[in-house]
Amino acid sequence: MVVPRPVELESTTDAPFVLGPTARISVAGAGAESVAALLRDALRSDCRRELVVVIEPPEYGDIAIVVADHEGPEGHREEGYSLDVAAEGVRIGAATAAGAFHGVQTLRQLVPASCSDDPLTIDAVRVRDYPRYAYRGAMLDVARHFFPVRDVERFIDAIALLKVNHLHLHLTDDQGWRLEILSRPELTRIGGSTAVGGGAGGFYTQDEYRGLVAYAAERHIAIVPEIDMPGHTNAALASYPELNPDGDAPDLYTGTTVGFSTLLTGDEATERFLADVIGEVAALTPGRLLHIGGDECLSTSRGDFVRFIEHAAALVAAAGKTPVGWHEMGACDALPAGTVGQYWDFRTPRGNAAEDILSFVRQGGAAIMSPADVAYLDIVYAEGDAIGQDWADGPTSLSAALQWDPARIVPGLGDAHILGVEAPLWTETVETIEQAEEMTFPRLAAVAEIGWSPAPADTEQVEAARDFPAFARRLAAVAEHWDASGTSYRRVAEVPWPEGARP
Ligand code: IFG
Repeated sequence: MVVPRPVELESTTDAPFVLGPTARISVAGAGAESVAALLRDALRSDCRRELVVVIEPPEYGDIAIVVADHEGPEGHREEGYSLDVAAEGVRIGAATAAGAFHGVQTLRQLVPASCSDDPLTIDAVRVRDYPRYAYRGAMLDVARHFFPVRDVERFIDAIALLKVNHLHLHLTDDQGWRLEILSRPELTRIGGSTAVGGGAGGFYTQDEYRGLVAYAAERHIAIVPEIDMPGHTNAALASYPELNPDGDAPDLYTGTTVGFSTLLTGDEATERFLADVIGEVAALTPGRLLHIGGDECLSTSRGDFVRFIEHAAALVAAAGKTPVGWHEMGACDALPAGTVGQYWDFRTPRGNAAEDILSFVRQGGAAIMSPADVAYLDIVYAEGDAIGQDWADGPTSLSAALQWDPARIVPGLGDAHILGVEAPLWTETVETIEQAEEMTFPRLAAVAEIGWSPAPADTEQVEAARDFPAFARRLAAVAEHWDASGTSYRRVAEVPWPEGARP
């Protein structure tokens, strides 16, 4: 009963594991201790068990976490793991700490919800598991509405349980600039001062942002910062008059239309601005990927757009990062090698979307798939919902969020060119972390399963391959963790949620 479904999980005839009062978490290998500390914290919050972590061989009844070259499934070093549960103990083996961390998430989900009972028992099982895609992402738009550090940490805790390993933060937009840039203090002093609806905005100081990056990294999640440009830039234009064509800064914007703003192409002040911003964001990003947006530049001529993006992407590459952009950036044919495109059109591509995303592949890059009609978490679950938007070809039910496949969207775009999947949460209508969680869970669990679990066979219909009723039953078990951790989620009708669940 695990989400995402593991590659191999089989019950064995061994006697169950009983978590006794003297059980310890035994660790060996690089990074195992920090993974064990997170397991210890999880067992404390999930079921009020206090275990000590010891750096010594396991004894009968211990939980062992071993990180070593030969551990984990053959050929899946990066994130694969093995998990064996039997009377003599629990053993997680992996070639990396990330793999061991994913093994811990599976173990957490195997601990029965009634784990507060004594004694806590886990049925004997053998798991061999690894992800289909290297990139399983969630995106939080902190620009339309701002979410303080504690909310983002809470969001990180929740996505980690689903083996999501990237958090894309949409840090800037027309309504807000949310990351302190030391050389450009007005971006947050002015640009960070409000939000959609005119409420108080907010921003992350560089120290707070470094703290978030570290918090995520401890949970083997890489943060992907997005500085959206040249469109979606009213907050920056309102903060620095010299960025505007006539030197007049526009008012701060608190509405929700898109496409009206643009930075200038080939403009001296804008070039200096880009160098300052990209330099500081790259320095704050230990990860490989730096997102520069490029979506909905309806006020930028095509020629200016192409020149702007190729210049900005070159600055990102010069700073040692790999640029990422929404699929419209595929209009450029001189992108730095390896630039990644994020597809956000529908399961059936419209307009130029297919050729735009293939353009990244032609330039040596890859695709992250976020089809808006099934993977956008800000789309309503059902007609008439108070929160959410409904521009993406109708509501997105949980089964719609599950029953698609990234390699069956763009002809010619197969797994070899797909980095993975991401579910964006745009926050025009989402103001609190509880609302954000309710839009995100359970649908992110569906996208996480698509990103991790084995692909449907070519001959299989996606709907049948994804077996929604079985997924729904596994999801009901995960919900017991959401109840234990106080994570909000939408109790969609199609899932047999646990009785004790909070209303
Ligand atoms: N499109 C815009 C977002 C947001 C979204 C809401 C992208 C790449 C619609 N751009 O999605 O800023 O407004 O669903």
